Amino acid sequence: MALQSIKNLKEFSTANERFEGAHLLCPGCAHSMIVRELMNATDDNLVIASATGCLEVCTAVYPYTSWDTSWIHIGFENAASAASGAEAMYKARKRKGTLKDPDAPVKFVAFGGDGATYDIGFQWLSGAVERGHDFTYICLDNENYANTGGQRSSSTPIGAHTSTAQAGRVSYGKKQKKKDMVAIMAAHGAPYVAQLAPNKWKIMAKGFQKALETEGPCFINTVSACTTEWKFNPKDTIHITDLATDTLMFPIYEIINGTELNILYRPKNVIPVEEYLAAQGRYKHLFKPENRHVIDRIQKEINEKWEYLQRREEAKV
Ligand SMILES: Cc1ncc(C[n+]2csc(CCOP(=O)(O)OP(=O)(O)O)c2C)c(N)n1
Ligand code: SF4
Repeated sequence: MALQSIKNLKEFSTANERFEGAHLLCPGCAHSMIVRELMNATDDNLVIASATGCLEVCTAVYPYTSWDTSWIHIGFENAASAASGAEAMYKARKRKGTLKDPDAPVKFVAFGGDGATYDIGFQWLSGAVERGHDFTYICLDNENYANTGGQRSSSTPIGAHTSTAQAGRVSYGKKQKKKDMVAIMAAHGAPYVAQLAPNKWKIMAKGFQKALETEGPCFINTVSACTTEWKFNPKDTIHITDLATDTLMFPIYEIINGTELNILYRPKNVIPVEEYLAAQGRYKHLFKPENRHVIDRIQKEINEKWEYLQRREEAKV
């Protein structure tokens, strides 16, 4: 396994150029940061399956590609099947002795947006993890179906305005809570599951390395700020992501073998969630007096979840 040493940001950010800067993602899109953080964490050969979505559409406009790796574009729903199929074939060919370079380290990775992961690809992902394939699934969680116009997904948080969960006279936006995919994947007994964020780049790189090193199916949910649908200035991606991690809207933690939970980042000063919400147009309507209760509910649920994570960490169950 050729893990990159992680010293400082400058060195890390220029470590590897396997994902080219020339792509069509919106300026300020966090998807590309996350991909680069994965690729810079390792020198191993990567076989990447990308579900349809912003990442795929914006990085592989035929005849161009941003990917200097083996890369499979697969349907919106089955990146996990493609990665696990490639992994199974690789193992079979290794067994039969038909690989050109059987000792070269190869890692299998799937990328999907939250629409692909939490909703449409859910059963394919569940199946691949249950079968125990040796691959890492990375969800680029921008909390909406960005590529097709910002529809709500089961990852969209309560209170967010989306094109299919609109805020207005009779509604405060999405009514249902965000699905807890990290808990669901941990419940599959996956050996390594984590929630990470690109602003905490060292933690993210180490999490990716752990997932790549761990034999068996690993799942990582990464918060991916979407300037277009979250409605913030493209220059503020990292600021918004700092607010996401420091309000604990996106707590950073890992779960090993479905039980051992470790919190990987504890903000020195926890910021009230209002600041995170106020920085994004998709939550603008929550600041009307009649919607104040939604902000209070979001804050209450954050506090409860943080308490729960800390207790689980202590109890190691
Ligand atoms: C089975 C199927 N249904 C719908 C679509 C249309 N479609 C393409 S991308 C996409 C949304 C992708 O959303 P997400 O996975 O969250 O990724 P994002 O674009 O937000 O990164 C949809 C609905 C499709 N390609 N295949
Ligand atoms: S719409 Fe959002 S996720 Fe898609 S490329 Fe733009 S910023 Fe990225």
